[in-house]
Amino acid sequence: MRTNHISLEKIKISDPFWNGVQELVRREVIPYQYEALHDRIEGAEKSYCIENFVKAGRVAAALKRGDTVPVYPVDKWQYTDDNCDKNAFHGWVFQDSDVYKWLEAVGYSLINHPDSELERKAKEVVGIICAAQLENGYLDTLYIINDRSKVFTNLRDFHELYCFGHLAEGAVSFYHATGDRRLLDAALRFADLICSTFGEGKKRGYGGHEIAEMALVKLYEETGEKRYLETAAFFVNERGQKPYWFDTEHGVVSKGEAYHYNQAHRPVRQQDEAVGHAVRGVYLYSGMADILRYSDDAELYTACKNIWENIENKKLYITGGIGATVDGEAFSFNYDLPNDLAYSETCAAIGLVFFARRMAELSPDSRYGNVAERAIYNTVLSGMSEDGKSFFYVNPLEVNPEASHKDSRKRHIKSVRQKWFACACCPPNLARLISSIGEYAYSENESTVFVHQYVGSEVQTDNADFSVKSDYAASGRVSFDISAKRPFALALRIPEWCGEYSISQPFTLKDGYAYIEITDCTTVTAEFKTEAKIIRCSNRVRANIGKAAVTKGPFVYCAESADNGENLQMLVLDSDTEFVQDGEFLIADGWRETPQNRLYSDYCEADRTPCKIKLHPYYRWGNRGENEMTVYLRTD
Ligand code: FUB
Ligand code: ZN
Repeated sequence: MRTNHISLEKIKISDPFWNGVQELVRREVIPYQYEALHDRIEGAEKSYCIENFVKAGRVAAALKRGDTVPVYPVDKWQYTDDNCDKNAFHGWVFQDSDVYKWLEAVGYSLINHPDSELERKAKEVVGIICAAQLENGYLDTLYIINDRSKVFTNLRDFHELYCFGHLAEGAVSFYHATGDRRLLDAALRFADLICSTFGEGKKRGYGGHEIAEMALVKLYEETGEKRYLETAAFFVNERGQKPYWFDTEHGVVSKGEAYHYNQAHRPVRQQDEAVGHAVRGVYLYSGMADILRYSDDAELYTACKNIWENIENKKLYITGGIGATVDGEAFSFNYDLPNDLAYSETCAAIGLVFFARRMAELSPDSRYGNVAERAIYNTVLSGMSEDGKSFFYVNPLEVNPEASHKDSRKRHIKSVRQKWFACACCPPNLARLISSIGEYAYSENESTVFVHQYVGSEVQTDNADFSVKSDYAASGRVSFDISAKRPFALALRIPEWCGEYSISQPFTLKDGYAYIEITDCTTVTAEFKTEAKIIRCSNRVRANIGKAAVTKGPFVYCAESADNGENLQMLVLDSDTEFVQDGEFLIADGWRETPQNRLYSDYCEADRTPCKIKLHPYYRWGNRGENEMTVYLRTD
């Protein structure tokens, strides 16, 4: 039962929770990032993004004139004033992608909220990008500025196909928002070059950082040109085949399996565990699911399902974060989910949402929407401060600022959000997801409209127009005023956290969705009882033995020292507690242990005194200065 998501042009968000978050992105994050791309933020790491495009534009013009252009090395992941010529490319090899992600977010935002000044600025940026494109369609500033003769010679490390992917995704969004085809045409020209370079009987190979697969399918959907779909499928099918392309291009021969980091250790149909760099992984799995929309490939589907199962049941934080280890920014082994060493990159949670949406569209099952919800309401939102001016790249579940400062193993764990990053992949990724949140809410086919996420909005589908009023985030109440265009079923996801719910019309349950037959214009209301709950984690996860977490509705809660004093490890949650809501906080009963001054002594229970434990939604933590935080609390 495949479905298609509803495009953003057909969704107008009107949701008390999501309007606020989207406005924050529109008013703060997008303008701030625009300044960051131009390196105009004092004290922030330089991005060099626009500077690189301007330099590349000069090279492109010089080449057109037939001038000789200097060559600089392409031999590092990061180029700085200290390690390269001032006229050479600067920043990380994938720096271009930040501009494309920004444009993608701008496109989504403009669809929801026209803004002529923002559109003008974005069009100016598009002009700068297009001027950098070479006559053969090639567009990656690292190689254009530094060495044109080396293009596509290090697919493993140097991100050309990754930057192309973001270009294509940004271009489609920008075109839909503005009708301005320039960036889309540039993306198509680059895509054509890629399609004529890679494939059967041409160059083999695939990107070290996936996304081109998803992006090419998007271009296929936009244009109907089969070659984009075929090249996407080629990249998916080629990954992990032996001899490894990454061996061939680097002139080495690996013994046994290699390239887990790039999910290229074995052909994708033989993969059943999420491994390697987490963002790369979920981008690949999303691309595999995209291919499945256009082919009945049972083996590929089984691989997607097995990998999903592995993530959902063995590698997922309660906050929807994935990628437990800093070592390679990667998935760790099964059930290894440390709280205070977690990596849980914001981008990885975003990629998981991409994968979830695609799996739900292939075969609706509430497990996908449940996981997407976990990721969206917790890790994704935690990636941004309440004022939209600072960001987390890493989203730990336990933070002790002293350890972050003094323990080099925890250097990646920041106790306050950062203004910007030299490697700034997360903030613009977050901006594009939040600005397009409507795309994750609905999908349909000829007989059914699915509601995967509850987002108040006016929505036009082929089956009906909807006016959705949602107070889901606060009270779990949602209503749908439906102007039916034909009889159909409305399928509502029953959230995993909800033990008790009521729906105003008769329904049948299947795979976690309540199906309601709609024959005429009507109103459906649903109420998902939203109560604070204590959640245990499987005892296979060593880090959480004897501990529990608190959730309410889609939100995971945490304790901060700003509310509970220092040494959060001394708090013990009473598992019989009643919870009291106090504004944004939940108050629970518990105890605080008395510190024991002797390091070792004969065993006895620690002294403790009753206390109230104040809990805050996880996504809001760290907005009041440096502060201890923990999601899991010890229980009695
Ligand atoms: O490699 C490009 C991006 O930089 C990745 O997606 C992030 O994890 C960061 O490593
Ligand atoms: Zn990131």
